[in-house]
Amino acid sequence: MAAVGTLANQRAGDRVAMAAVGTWPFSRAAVEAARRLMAAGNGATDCVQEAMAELENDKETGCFVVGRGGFPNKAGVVQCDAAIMEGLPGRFGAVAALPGYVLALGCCPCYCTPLTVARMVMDKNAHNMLVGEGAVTFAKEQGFSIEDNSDMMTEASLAAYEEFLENRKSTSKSHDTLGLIVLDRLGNITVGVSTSGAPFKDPGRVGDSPLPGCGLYADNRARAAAATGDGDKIMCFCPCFHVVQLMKQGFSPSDACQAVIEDICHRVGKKGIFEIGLIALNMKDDPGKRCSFGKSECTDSI
Ligand code: SD4
Repeated sequence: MAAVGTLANQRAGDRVAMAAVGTWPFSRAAVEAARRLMAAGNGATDCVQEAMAELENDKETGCFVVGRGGFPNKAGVVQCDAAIMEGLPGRFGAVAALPGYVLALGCCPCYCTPLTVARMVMDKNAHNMLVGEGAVTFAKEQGFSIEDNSDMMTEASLAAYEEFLENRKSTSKSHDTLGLIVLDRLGNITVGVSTSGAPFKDPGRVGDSPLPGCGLYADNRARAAAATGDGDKIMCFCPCFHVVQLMKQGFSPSDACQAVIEDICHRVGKKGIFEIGLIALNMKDDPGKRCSFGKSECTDSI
């Protein structure tokens, strides 16, 4: 496993530099899409939503535990978690255990990915996080329907599920997540995460991704961080909140990610270390990334 961030960064006179950073090499398409959208004048939140939707909808990236084509739960249902957070105080929205994509009624085909529904929750709901049937009901109230969950499966994810049913254990070691941090030219920062979660999880299991401070965190005074890895463990450490607090104290993004991983390693001991990758972006538009390896030591991902 290697958590690798990719960066599109450009300085323009006195304007704030625009930047985008994502989790894993497969996020490059989202980073590039964000760059195009920013260049066209879109704000950070629109960029995150649109850039991530392409990958959430792409069957080919389902094997990275993201959206369509992601691995189902034990019951054969793909349940997605997603969240979005702006650096402005109190702007957060999330969905968890969302069973399938939302379909716009009347037009064809218009999908609302999990991250898009999370954004709708942030913008239009009095609450910040909706799960399972509650998220479905909210989407319906907004005029959407839910697509058949079988449409979320691909030949590859179906084959993996059948293998799981035969062996009663997961052969997938993957703990990926799509995370994207975008800083727009006005200095607004937004972070989004989306995942189908742990392969063959228990129905209703929610990972770190939609939990603020755990899977993502943003603060316009210090920028943002996102996490990828073993969410059942990650959520015990609030690593993204920790990274952002360290950046506020002056740590560089890489040093902040490193310090948080070292702190976790210290607390759990060599035998307890688990998969966690962190990406971050600071006020100077510098990206940072670090990941642990599941065996005995924390190492830089580069
Ligand atoms: C989670 N961090 O749900 C996410 C995605 C993942 O195995 O990797 N799951 O734990």
